Amino acid sequence: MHCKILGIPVQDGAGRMGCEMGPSALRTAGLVAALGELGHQVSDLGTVVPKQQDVKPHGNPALKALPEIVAWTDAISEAAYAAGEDGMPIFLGGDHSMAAGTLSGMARRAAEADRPLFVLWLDAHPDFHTLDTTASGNLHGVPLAYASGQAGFDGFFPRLHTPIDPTRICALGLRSVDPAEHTALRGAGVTVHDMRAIDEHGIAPLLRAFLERVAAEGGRLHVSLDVDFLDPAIAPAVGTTVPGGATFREAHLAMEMLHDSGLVTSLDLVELNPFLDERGRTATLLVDLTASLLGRRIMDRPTRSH
Ligand code: 6HN
Ligand code: MN
Ligand code: MN
Ligand code: MN
Repeated sequence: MHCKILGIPVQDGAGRMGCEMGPSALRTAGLVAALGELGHQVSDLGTVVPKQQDVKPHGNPALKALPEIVAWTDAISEAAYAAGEDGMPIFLGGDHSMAAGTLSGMARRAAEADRPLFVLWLDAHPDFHTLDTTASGNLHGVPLAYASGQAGFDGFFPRLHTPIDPTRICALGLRSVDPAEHTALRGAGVTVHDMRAIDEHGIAPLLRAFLERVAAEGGRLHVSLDVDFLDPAIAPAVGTTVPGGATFREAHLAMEMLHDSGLVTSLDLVELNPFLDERGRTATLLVDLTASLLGRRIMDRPTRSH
């Protein structure tokens, strides 16, 4: 596999600063070496730079940093599209607003290859607000709604080349859903497996059913991994912790199953806020999870003491 690393140090979409250090922390935690040890070719494509845009004022007074996030989205989408020509892009965030660009770029790439794009959204939150429904105004709460073509982004965010079919999205690990998001998710037909579903059924059968659908439709699969998918006890370095997240083994098992499926074509690692980390442990965990997704197995995993 040719892994293409792309740094996306956006932090204006989150409620607090720090995510701009995410790509540095992931590089420092040894991402390139970990993938190289698995036999992959790794290219570090560097850092995306936002392209300034003129954006008209929006009627929702809560919105924060709309022109900045529009500028990022346009640049990220172009960079993701370019990186997606071949190999496997790995996008290092940056707050989750960056998925507006990575998803739209990868969807355009998939459409040109005549393949449907599926999305596995691993997050405590669905990030399914529109510009009109967000109450916090933090734009890391909107990317999935934007990329799947929900109304309310026209004239503000870049026009989508190919909206992602919401019925091809599976959100796993949710445990903080705002009322407007709940209504919109149901209306759009997104598959949602919240933490209770994981508790009741286990993560494996839920993920397996989705992967079987992706395979049956000949799809490509983009995985978007938000640090707060993980339980805060093992991943403290995120500004939006919610108790009761995925355990160490649930997360690794998901990655191992994704690897075995052979379906994953791109990956977001988002919301890492190194300012909130404890001696790099969250960054290290993300690197280890990425290694599992790219083929590391328990029997050859290096021993680590945290
Ligand atoms: N994330 N729903 C909340 C909001 O402010 O709109 C939380 C968003 C969290 C964003 O998970 O990337
Ligand atoms: Mn453009
Ligand atoms: Mn998120
Ligand atoms: Mn989240």
